[in-house]
Amino acid sequence: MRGLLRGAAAGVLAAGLGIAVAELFAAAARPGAGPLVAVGGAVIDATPTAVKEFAVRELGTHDKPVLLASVGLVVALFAALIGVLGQRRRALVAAGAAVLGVAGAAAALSRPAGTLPDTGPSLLAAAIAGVTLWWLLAQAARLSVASPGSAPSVSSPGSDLSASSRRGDRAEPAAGTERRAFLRGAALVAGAAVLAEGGALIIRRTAGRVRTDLRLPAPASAAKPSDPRLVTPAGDFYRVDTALTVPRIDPDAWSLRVHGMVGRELRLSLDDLLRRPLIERDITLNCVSNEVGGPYIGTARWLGVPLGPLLREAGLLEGADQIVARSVEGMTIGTPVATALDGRDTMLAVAMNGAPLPPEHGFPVRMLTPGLYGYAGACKWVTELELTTFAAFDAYWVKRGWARAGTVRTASRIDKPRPFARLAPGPVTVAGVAWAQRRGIAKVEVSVDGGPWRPAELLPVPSVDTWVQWRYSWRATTGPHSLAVRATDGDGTVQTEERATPFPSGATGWHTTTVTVTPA
Ligand SMILES: Nc1nc2c(c(=O)[nH]1)N[C@H]1C(S)=C(S)[C@@H](COP(=O)(O)O)O[C@H]1N2
Ligand SMILES: [Mo]
Repeated sequence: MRGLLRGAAAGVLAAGLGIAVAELFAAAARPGAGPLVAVGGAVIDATPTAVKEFAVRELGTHDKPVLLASVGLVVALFAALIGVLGQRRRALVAAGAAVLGVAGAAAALSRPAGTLPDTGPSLLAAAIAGVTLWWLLAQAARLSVASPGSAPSVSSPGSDLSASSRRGDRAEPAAGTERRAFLRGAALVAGAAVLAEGGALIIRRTAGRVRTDLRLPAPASAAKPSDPRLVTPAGDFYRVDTALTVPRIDPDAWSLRVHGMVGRELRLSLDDLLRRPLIERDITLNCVSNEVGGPYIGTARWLGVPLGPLLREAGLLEGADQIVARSVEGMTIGTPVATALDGRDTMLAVAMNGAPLPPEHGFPVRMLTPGLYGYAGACKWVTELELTTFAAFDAYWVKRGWARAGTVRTASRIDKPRPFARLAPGPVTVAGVAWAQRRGIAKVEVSVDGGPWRPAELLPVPSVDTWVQWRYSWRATTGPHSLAVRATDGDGTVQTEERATPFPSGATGWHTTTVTVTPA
């Protein structure tokens, strides 16, 4: 039993050290290529859409920590098993380490932006884990030779020094000493792992801190004045992406390449981009994975370079109908060329609510396409725009079955009162948001307990590209009640009651909330 525990602990500690050192190297040299992150990323890429939907729905933004922890747990279990079996057959240590190394390297290579050097951290982790486990098991082996069935151990201070040089004659019991030697080795490994992981954390933190300052020029075309309550603070803005570690990009090293079906390839530095006339607009962005009533939507005041003039400068070739935006970590997002030329404010955004983009939201530059879900028009950490055709290339999400078009559906949500709220009878303000970017919202209606639809009051908006805040004054009567909302967009289309799942082209259906009204 003791032996089992010792083997398992040795396995876990050795793997921990290997991974921690690899994370340290990755943080310094190849961010995003750490073994856990590489495997986690590959898992994300390979996860069936239904499971991904489930994870986003049930775990929200915790999906990433949960995934990383799961990968860590699987590795730990495997390492523990190798530690236990390795006590009997030392060759298994090498085999186990090789399996982990190859799995990590393969995962790193399979990532959209994976290159050969990305396999380095995983191979390093495997080598360190293997050697460390070998060493720890050697320590433990001396222990098991000394202890079984032997008389109560009488360790003397002197035997400490001589123990290692007396491997031949193990007759006299020295289990206490050996146990201490094993524990010392284990503590050494654990300490080194903690140091390495701490170092990796510090590097990641500082790398993120120094690089997000940018001097923002004034817009050539300012946003229309709007109610500050229209905008979601950047800290509250939803985040959805496949990046297990947020890319940290040096703005001085960043560049954008515009190529493919263009007359003249362009390469722009961030300064080049910031020297162009900038537009500032309030635009609502939402995720196709959002459930009816869900939280993955926000509105921000964006500052950016309009994409249309840039594409015209590059000289679009006849037939190009898709812009494939590529990010530093290899995401591809396909956006119709038409959305850059039809007069809407499709842009390369550099700022959100008056500050440079937060790293989580795409620093230094992201795409933004009013009227399209994020997966179809809002590539973060963008570094390349390839002009091509929809026939020639399927972007990341389209390969996974999501709709090519990505046009946002007309929708609405009740934010107040909260679900299952207990209210006092009398006047109650029911409030929420409705959105149909590009088409705008013409009308929002509320129905109580399936009764007639009554118009809600709409707050003013700067354009058709933001959500509309609405409110409705309800005279609440005692009892349980169900509140429902539906919107009518600027084309006159009434939001459908028919329920559709987010996959493949966005959820539909009315949002309802149940409340209880009780006399005070
Ligand atoms: N590089 C990159 N850009 C991306 C994604 C991604 O996974 N990687 N996800 C897209 C999706 S699905 C959405 S909904 C929006 C979310 O943007 P936000 O996180 O700033 O709210 O980013 C889009 N841009
Ligand atoms: Mo999304």
